[in-house]
Amino acid sequence: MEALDEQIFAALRSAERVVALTGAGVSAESGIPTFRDAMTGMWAKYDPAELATSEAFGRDAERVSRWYDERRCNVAACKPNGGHMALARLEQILGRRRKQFTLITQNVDRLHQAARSRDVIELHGTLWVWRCVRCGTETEERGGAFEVYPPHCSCGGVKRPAVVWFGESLPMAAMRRAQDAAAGCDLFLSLGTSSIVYPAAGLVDVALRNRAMVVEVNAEETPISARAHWSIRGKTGEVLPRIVEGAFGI
Ligand code: BV8
Ligand code: ZN
Repeated sequence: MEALDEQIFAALRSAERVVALTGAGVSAESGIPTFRDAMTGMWAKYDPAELATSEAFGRDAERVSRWYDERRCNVAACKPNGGHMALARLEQILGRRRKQFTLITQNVDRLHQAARSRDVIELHGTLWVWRCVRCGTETEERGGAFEVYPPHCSCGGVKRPAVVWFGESLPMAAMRRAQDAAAGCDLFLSLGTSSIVYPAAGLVDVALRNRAMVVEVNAEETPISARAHWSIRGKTGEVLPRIVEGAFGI
């Protein structure tokens, strides 16, 4: 595993306002398939346009809701990994030092919350909440698989997963908070994301425009690797604990 540059530890120690943006790669070591990894990613087997759009849901609500509920049940069996735990520790350490830390995730699995990260900005919603398309009521679904697909609301309306599909806008408040944090940070961590999906992938540009330092940790090169001040090839479950340990000794 490549040695980590001491300057990364120094940058993390001296930063006043840190932002971490996570993608599916952070949950990969917990056993959750990513989207675009060639062989193992979900999109290798499915076509996102076929499943992750409101048109797809309109065409075949049964198939789409079954796919999302299957993912929810798979996630229920997964545990946070070292990368999630390191980010929860980082939130505590920076909080104690009166530094700002903002965790923004594209992930819909809530493993950051399971790792005890307290303030998580979910840009793409979550598998755990389903919303009635008729009355808008949202319910958190913690049980086993649904009996019928698509599930129905007490008002008789059909329920959909409260995730952001392609072509749908991101939740305004979440995106506003994320943009403000990226614009004001002095250190931006891009972790386990292919940096392809917008507008989330544009946050690093906001940070760079405001002269933040950027550290990327990703298993493969991405469109932002060349612009990051440090781009570390590696697994977030292994690298993140080493960064937190290297910077703060814990
Ligand atoms: C919108 C929820 C418009 C659902 C998701 C510009 C050009 C072209 C297209 C667009 C554009 N701007 C907007 C678009 C359209 C589209 C888009 O960006 N398309 C992409 C494909 C080009 N964006 C949208 O549609 C967005 N909405 O723009 O609306 C609009 C505007 C106004 C008014 C109305 C409408 C909505 C985007 C959100 C879609 N929903 N998820 C679900 O989960 O099913 S996106 C989905 O991709 C997930 O949320 C995922 O998190 C996200 C990003 O993917 P990653 O997290 O990066 O995962 P990926 O597999 O790609 O990469 C994982 C990386 O980890 C890999 O690089 C891998 O090497 C690495 N890795 C693997 N293991 C490890 C690791 N790294 C470290 N350690 C490991 N162990
Ligand atoms: Zn309803």
